[in-house]
Amino acid sequence: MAIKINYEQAKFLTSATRGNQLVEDLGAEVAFAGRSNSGKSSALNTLSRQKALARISKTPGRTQMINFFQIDPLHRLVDLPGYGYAKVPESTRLRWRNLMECYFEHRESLRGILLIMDIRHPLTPYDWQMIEWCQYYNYEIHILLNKADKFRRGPALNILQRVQNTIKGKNISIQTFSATKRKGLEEAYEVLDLWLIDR
Ligand SMILES: Nc1nc2c(ncn2[C@@H]2O[C@H](COP(=O)(O)OP(=O)(O)OP(=O)(O)O)[C@@H](O)[C@H]2O)c(=O)[nH]1
Ligand SMILES: [Mg+2]
Repeated sequence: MAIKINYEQAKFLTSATRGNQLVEDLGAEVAFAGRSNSGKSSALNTLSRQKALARISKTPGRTQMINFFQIDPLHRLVDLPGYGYAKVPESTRLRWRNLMECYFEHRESLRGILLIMDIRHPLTPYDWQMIEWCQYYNYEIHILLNKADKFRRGPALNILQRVQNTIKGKNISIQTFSATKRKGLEEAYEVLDLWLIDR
């Protein structure tokens, strides 16, 4: 398959900690969502073939802002703040929710959500909330079961199938992925291209 968009050209554009700091809603973008520590930033780096574009943290719950990366003037990748980290204070949780609501509420350019999950803990209650939220706003979802390198191929495919069965009928696509071992890139690019390129 020929990848049509030059993801490796992605450059940091800006961060938003408040709704009024979002990038102008033009062109097309894909957002990386998921629990803290699931590997959103790592997946973004791997897909853009850059080591340190998005900041990777050993401490979960660090990134509390929306980071925008520009591939070209019409295409963006967006790193969303993670959720589901127990030790985050209530005030942070509220701020997260406000910011996410501002972003999700009317985002014409948002073509789809890459929902990143740690394959060892797929579909937590927080993930279900995120799925419901995205579907309420009619955003497409593609799940990356990340950190697939933690399992051998057989067990990883078993989990994939189990999760696939659980989300059946919800119009969500899914694949295994490893940001660190760079596995599943082609499949992910295909979805990104499909979403980002105007047909
Ligand atoms: N084994 C393995 N580890 C991974 C993989 N992807 C990410 N990690 C590790 O998981 C940890 C969290 O990665 P991040 O990319 O910072 O996760 P995040 O979802 O952006 O986290 P927040 O920004 O805190 O929400 C880091 O220690 C990564 O090195 C993977 O595919 N395999
Ligand atoms: Mg991150």
